[in-house]
Amino acid sequence: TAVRSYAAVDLGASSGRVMVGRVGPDSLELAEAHRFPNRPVRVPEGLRWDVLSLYAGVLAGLRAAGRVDSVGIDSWAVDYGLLDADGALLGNPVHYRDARTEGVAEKVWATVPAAELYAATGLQYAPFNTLYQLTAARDTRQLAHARRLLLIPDLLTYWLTGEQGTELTNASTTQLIDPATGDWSYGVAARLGIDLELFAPLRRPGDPAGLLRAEVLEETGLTGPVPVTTVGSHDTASAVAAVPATGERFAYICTGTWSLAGLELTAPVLTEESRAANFTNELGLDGTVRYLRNIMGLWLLQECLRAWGDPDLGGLLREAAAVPALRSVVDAGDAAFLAPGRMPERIAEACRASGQPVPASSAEITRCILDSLALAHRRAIAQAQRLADHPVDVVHIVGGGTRNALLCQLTADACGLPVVAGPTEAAALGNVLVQARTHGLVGDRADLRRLLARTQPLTRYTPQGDAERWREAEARLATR
Ligand code: ADP
Ligand code: LRH
Repeated sequence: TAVRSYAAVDLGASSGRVMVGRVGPDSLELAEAHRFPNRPVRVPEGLRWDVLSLYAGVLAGLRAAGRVDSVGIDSWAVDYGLLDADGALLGNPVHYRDARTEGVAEKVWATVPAAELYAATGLQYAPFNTLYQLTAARDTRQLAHARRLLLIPDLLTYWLTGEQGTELTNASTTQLIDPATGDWSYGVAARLGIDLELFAPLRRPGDPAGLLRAEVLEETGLTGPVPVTTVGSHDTASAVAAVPATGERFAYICTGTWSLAGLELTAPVLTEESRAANFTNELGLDGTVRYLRNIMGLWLLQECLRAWGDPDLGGLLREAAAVPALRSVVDAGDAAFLAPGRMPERIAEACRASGQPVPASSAEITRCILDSLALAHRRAIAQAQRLADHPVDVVHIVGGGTRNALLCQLTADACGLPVVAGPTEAAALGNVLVQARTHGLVGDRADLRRLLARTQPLTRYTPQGDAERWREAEARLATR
């Protein structure tokens, strides 16, 4: 039987890539066609995404990819572009780390109390959920002129095909979707004065999303027709689809700019306890729920590296491995670390404020970050199991953080569970496999995971060290 080729466009907060997946009945290979940086730009009005440069990267990537049977697009969540009545983009999309959402949640909760909002949408509180962004933008002329809102992957799909839609897994991060029905939360939108007509009709992974436009074929040197297939367009939905689990009793951590730590469930958990613990119910493939918590992730390290003039990461991680463990930890779930800038100082200040030794060298700060991430992974996975009544025997780590062996080992130690690390390009693989499934090459979700487990290089970490030290460190943060 034939092997098919699929292009996966995967845009993360730190880099974009176009990957080519070759899928056969019992084979799966992924190769990088093109990778390009994703650098937000600060202009007088705030922090913006350079979406035209990303689109140029996508076109260059498709050219490098060559002949493919279909294309799928995923990216980070929550952000969007606005189009005017002619379909033209109104300004650069606002970055979710922009300061415009500060203090907005309180205004929203005055209309729809936080508990009601959680019951209706299942989403954890994060200042950047699209609902808060739209509330922050309420009185802007740009929004007044907008006739359409397209989430980032939907915007790129529109530019590639001319067709508009709103992909469901990513739509679930707007906080305007009801996880129980998979449809818009009409009541919440109406009460907050958000016009759902701005959104294009919902589409689901597997739905067709049009054909590459003639100009796109010309620019990329491809021969048409080339279909674009809807995938789990939220990068985390695609990454979770590519967790190579062989049973049901697993937790996952998608590591990159963020750490998304949690479980795959068949129904949302909407209890008050779950809300208080700030767990989210995002939608995954086939009606599944991604029950997880956002943890600041390797963003903390990325920002420190930027402050230190981008030293060699490998060398720094070797030095950090030699620093004594758990001397100081910070709360890696704290939204205080969301904004860019001064990260080494902010981490040192958090240690000082909690009466712990203040890390000084770059190796000490790096160690503090990795210990803190492992501790946050431990907390999230323990709490998710309890709140969802879903015990696990193994933790799967996928994404860029799988290349950080120290982080993987510390996570195994902190969780007291075996860790299976890989694949690194999970979002791209999930993207490719949903396309392949749509074209009949692989079966259900479990088949897809078995194929990954058989074909992808995975690294196993066994928990080591003294579990009591992690309990002590956790207590140190809890008593603050
Ligand atoms: P995103 O999709 O959010 O942009 P990625 O999944 O690409 O993020 O992961 C990026 C992260 O992976 C970086 O912040 C870095 O910490 C980690 N990483 C990348 N390469 C290496 C490496 N060679 N060694 C250790 N960590 C790495
Ligand atoms: C990871 C991610 C995450 C969202 C954040 C905005 O790339 O999509 O799932 O919470 O970006």
